[in-house]
Amino acid sequence: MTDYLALAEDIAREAGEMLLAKRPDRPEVLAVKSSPTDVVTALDRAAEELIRARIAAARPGDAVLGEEGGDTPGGSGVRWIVDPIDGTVNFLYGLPDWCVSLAVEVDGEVVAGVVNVVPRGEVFTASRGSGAYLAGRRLQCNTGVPLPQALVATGFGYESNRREVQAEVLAHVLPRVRDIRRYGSAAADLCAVAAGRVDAYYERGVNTWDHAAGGLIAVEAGARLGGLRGREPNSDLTLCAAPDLFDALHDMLLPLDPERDA
Ligand code: 2AM
Ligand code: CA
Ligand code: CA
Ligand code: CA
Repeated sequence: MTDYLALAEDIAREAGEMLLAKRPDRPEVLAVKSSPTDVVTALDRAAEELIRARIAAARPGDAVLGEEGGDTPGGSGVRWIVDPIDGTVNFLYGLPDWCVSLAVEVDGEVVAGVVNVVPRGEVFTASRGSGAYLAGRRLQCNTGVPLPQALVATGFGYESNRREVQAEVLAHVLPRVRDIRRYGSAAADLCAVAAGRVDAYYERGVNTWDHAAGGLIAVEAGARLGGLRGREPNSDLTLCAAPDLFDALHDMLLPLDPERDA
């Protein structure tokens, strides 16, 4: 059987090296996407092209889903889920929380995930059933944290029609938790849950490429990942925390079920 994790790690490291080497002092915005704040640079596209070329060379029959290049079908039952830069706004400003996120799905189940937080030199990895690791150390999320003591990471996806609802949800959450952290990369947030650097994470409207790799890393570190009312993580709100805290976070967020403005 192919060692999917080893291949994914090689590719995520190579893409990270390319991005570090080629990142200009002030990267230029190439285009805006869903809103003026939702941007893409030439290097988002170049990194995805590099990743796709490496996948095609090693495993020509595999499908690929990438944020910048969309869906490429394949016949092997294996699909790679690619976010070439998660945290593009941080990349643009020279802030250290951006990463290359790569996940491998076999028959619809994510089996391997790599999140390379390039500026920090941290490569998080997981394969299903074998734990999550950072620099050879097995990761374990925090457990037994009551909601009022929980440090909660969140993000605000850039679609402009979401902003007011995001603010409403935040106003509800902030008085009920220890504090909020907003790093700007969903994949890195999920790795922060895995490493116990935050206790929980929630965000509206993340996409498959944002959570596929980081989600497996968090789950392999003992966290639960899901949406509201047992839904899938990317259908509306994505929540991640140790199982007891997950339930408390879920119940706090349920009255704000975003279905109503979907
Ligand atoms: P990106 O940097 O790959 O675009 C910021 O809150 C997080 O949301 C980042 O992980 C960012 O990924 C992601 N994001 C950006 N635009 C988004 C959008 N329109 N909808 C949902 N998530 C988005
Ligand atoms: Ca983007
Ligand atoms: Ca992303
Ligand atoms: Ca991206």
